[in-house]
Amino acid sequence: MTDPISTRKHGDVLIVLSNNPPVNALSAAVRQGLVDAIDAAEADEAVKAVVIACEGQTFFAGADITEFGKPPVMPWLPMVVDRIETCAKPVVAAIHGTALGGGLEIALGCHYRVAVPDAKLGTPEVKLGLLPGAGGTQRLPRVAGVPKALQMCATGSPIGAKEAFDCGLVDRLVEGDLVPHAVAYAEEVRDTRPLPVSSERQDRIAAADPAMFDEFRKANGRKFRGFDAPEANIRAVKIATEKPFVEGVIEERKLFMELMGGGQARAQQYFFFAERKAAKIEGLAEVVVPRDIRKVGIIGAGTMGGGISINFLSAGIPVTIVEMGQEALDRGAGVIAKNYQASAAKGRFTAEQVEKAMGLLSPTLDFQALADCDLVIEAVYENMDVKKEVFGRLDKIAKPGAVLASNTSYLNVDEIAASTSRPQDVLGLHFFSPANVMKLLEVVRGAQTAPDVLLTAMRLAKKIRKVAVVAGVCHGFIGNRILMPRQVEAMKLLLEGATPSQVDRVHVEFGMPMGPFQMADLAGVDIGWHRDPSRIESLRDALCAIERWGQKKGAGFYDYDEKRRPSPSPVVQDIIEKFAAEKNVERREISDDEIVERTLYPMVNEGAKILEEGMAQRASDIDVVWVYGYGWPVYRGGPMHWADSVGLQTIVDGLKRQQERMQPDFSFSQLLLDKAAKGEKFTR
Ligand code: 3H9
Repeated sequence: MTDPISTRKHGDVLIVLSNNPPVNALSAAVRQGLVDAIDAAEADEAVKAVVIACEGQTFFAGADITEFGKPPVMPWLPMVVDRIETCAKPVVAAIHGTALGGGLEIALGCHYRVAVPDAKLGTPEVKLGLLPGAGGTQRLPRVAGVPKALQMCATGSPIGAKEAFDCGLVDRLVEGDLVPHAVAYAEEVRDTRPLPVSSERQDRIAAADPAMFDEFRKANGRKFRGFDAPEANIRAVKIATEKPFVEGVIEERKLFMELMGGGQARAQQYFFFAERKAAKIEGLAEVVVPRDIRKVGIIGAGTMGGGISINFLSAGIPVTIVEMGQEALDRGAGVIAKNYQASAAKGRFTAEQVEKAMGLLSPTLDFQALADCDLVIEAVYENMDVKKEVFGRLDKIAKPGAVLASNTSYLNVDEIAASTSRPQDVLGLHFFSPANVMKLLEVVRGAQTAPDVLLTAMRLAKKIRKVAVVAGVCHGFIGNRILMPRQVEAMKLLLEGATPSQVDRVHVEFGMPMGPFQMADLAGVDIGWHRDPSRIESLRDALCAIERWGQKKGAGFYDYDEKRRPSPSPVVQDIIEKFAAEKNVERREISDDEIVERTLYPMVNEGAKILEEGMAQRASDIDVVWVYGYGWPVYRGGPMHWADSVGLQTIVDGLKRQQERMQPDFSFSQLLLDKAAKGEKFTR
């Protein structure tokens, strides 16, 4: 292996260059190389200053996460940062791309930092269940100020170079060629003494208001609910304001080790790689190249069609959106425009960006206008006959090689594809609502979908900043299929004696953003209802018959006040009890444990069935779907990782305990039984 660190001289400046693709992670060889280079710079009288820079797409993007959990290799990152900081000659960090985590800590160890304007700086460790553990929580507040450090460490969101410059984290912004500018800067500061040492600075922490920490906790309570790492980050930054640096780093290390040894960090780090693995298509031949997508057509300007359009417009891809009537078309285009205005008001887009995006939108009533699109996404009413009709028409006008996609959330993509003469070009692109916000995209591979079509979809997903997962054709694909057994059991539990608020509370305490009944009320209890109030075969039919359709009607499983605050509904309770009596369901006290076993364990079982049927490429893909599509708490890794951490035999035992009550809706996955019996796991 070639040495990832090289050095060269420019006058009396030593340029230390890292080349460790893809992201210049601080692996052992990089750490050693940095220490050696600093030692060499100090020993060489001809060297008066040092520049640390990176080749490739980015400055150091952090510690090498693949080394976590393995025996530590010297020198540790904190030692490297200390070594840089104690260098007797000025060291300048030259930042491009992303200086993240340990990468930012390296930059903080340097005496000066210069950056290009589009660089980003951040401490994303919290997203891995950690905190910046190489002195970052102690140096960052000393350099960038306490409020900024608190925000960066506890949320993990990076800041842009300009913001970093404004708060003092970056000393100079440079346009153009970074390294020559950094060298020039190093020459300017070569004789400056004493050197600015981050760990010794007091000016930015001296006047920190202790009340700020509680205010910050309060302001972010919802966002941090259930997570361990944000609180540890807050505590570590607070320590920086209370204790000398040397004591602060000891406390930081303690907190870091506590987090690292916990299940949340394991789950979040597992998920980091799960997300990246999801983009990979198993068995795809290397020769396959994606198709070019320069123009997208969307059929249907409703909520989904509009949301989907925004993704492409924001990525600079022109969109032709087609509707049947002028009114619907105007409404759809209006909603898109309003959405952009709202985003601009929140500062997410500039007025020019909004104008540019809207300029790429062509609303039309002319179906023929889709003829020159490279990808057409159908987002019409969820009905097989309607979809087949649309695809039949599309087949006649779409250009050869165009990718034809359906946004169906349940229907058989193969059947839809069969209504065209080119099933190889057809696949499902299941966006989640609101489609411009939700990160998940299920890419549904039909029996005949061509490999290059699948690859096109996966590549495009990245371009529009979605996390895509490949799913096979089955009812509900991955996400909704797993949702179904949960909803079925949740409903049955109501008849048996649980209340909607009890079931929802158990789910929220588990870490879900909301429980099954809160979700039903939000989405609309009437979704998929047969619309015949006289036909009452289920509890849901009973609610729908009296227009308890959820939040939009002010009544669903809960009653809602004018501010949409829910309260338990005596009407619903009455309906539940009557329904239970009619169906001869014996009512009893339901424990929280039973709710977990009846609603969450069957999800794992369904996930296992999806795997054994080959409907998901890997168990971690199922986790990605549930974290990004349904808010499964990432600190539990997703249903399959969670099942592994609970123990598959425990899941099987729980399901066996409940099996009789769940009949006839339940059957075991053989894969789950086999893995449990062998003591295996779904994920690593
Ligand atoms: C830390 O620093 C702890 C310290 O405070 C204390 C220690 C004592 N390590 O995301 P991409 C791989 S914790 C190893 O698709 P992009 C990634 O798996 C670290 N591998 O690219 C993928 O591999 P593959 C704090 C890493 O351009 C490939 O690189 N830092 C690491 O969309 C490309 O990744 C972070 O949390 C890593 N650190 O985005 C930053 N990072 O091709 C994490 C990436 O085999 N990284 N890989 O699938 C990121 O946020 C993004 O990767 C980045 C690039 C924005 C840099």
